Amino acid sequence: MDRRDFVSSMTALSATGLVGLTPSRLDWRQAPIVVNGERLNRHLTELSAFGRTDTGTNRVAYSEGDLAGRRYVQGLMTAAGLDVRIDTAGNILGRRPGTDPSLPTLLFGSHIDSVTDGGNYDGDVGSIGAIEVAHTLIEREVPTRHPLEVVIFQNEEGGTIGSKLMSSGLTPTEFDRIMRSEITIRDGTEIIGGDLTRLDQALRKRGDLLCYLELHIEQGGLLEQTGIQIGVVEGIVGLRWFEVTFTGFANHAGTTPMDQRQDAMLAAARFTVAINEAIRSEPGRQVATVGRLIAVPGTTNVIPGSATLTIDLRDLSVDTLTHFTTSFQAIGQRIATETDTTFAMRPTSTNEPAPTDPRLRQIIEEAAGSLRLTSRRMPSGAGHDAQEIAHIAPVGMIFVPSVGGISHSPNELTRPEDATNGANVLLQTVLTVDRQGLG
Ligand code: HGY
Ligand code: MN
Ligand code: MN
Repeated sequence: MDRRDFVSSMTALSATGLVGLTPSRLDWRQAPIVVNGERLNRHLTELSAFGRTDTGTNRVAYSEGDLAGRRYVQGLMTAAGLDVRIDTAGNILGRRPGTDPSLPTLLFGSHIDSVTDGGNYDGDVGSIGAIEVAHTLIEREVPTRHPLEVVIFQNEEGGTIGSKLMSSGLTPTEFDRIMRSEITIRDGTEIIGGDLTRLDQALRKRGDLLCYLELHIEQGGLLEQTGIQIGVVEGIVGLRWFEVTFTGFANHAGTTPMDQRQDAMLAAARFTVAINEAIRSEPGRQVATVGRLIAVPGTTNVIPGSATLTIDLRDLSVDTLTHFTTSFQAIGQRIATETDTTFAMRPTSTNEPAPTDPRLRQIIEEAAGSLRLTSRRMPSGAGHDAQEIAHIAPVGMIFVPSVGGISHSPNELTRPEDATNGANVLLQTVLTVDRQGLG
């Protein structure tokens, strides 16, 4: 880096709101290359237009908003100078060759699909941040030894589908699962340009990737509460999703005596309370949520004949997940007997807990330090594509603060300077891993 580059780096850096990094306080020969924070945050704002509704961002996988958002990021990737394609799994990939074609690919990215009524930072910061890192390296003509690939995984919120497909974690029996857009994974993947009949072409195996790096918002409040700028993720929780159905008997709400009912809704309500009590009654960080409950026929004057609910169960330990799965089944059976209903509990999605790579944790920590950013190690309570790629490659994750710890909500917010800080840590991590390898 010459002095002119240094000054322009510092100008870009000060535009990001990073404090303490001024030319007078740093030797210009040691100044790190930095991303363009203004461009990064402008692109984040532009992406937020796709799928925007009165109730939040609705860019659920395979919806019109998702398709439009995907077109937008493909345009950004092409403009950045990446060679863009969609793999047969429906993931968007942007490649830049390395100077040594024999070396494995360094993959980094995130997702741009949202939950129903979500916000504009979950997945988006890591996706736009990854594109910005590649853009910076290309425009500054900084070569890397390894090929770089930016990935925007498809359908993260429906169960980390794109990353599961890439790492052979999804069986064909699951391809017909219906997503929130009312479209199956199979049809949705085709709509976005993939083709599951040729999935073998999208599969990566161990050794293909040097590593996978993901920048993401924390989605909790720890960084903000402790005033720390960067989270170094130690591991990602495992997750079990279930669909539970209680079946009773639909009957007249006025003529059926209270002691002669087979009320499926009552059973589902009691079950919801009982599993909440069970999960809270034991020490640990395990969490369980009933996020959806549908009664049929769903009419004011009919006792519900069936009620279906979802469970989201998470913890870092497989043993804990197994323990509570068994416990929830026993609770369901007991409540079914007590309410004269039947109970069925069916798994719909599984993510194993995934530790991040210790070498990558250290490199991320050092990258933050080199930028004069404070950091701490922490677990991730949210699921991420990184936990699927961990089956085939070392993974590392960088967290940036979420204001108020709010996420999966239209009120989600990550401040522009934090998004820029995260992208700069990602950039330094990419450069260090490229230079040192992980051997
Ligand atoms: O649900 C999750 O943890 C993630 O945000 N998909
Ligand atoms: Mn999410
Ligand atoms: Mn996410």
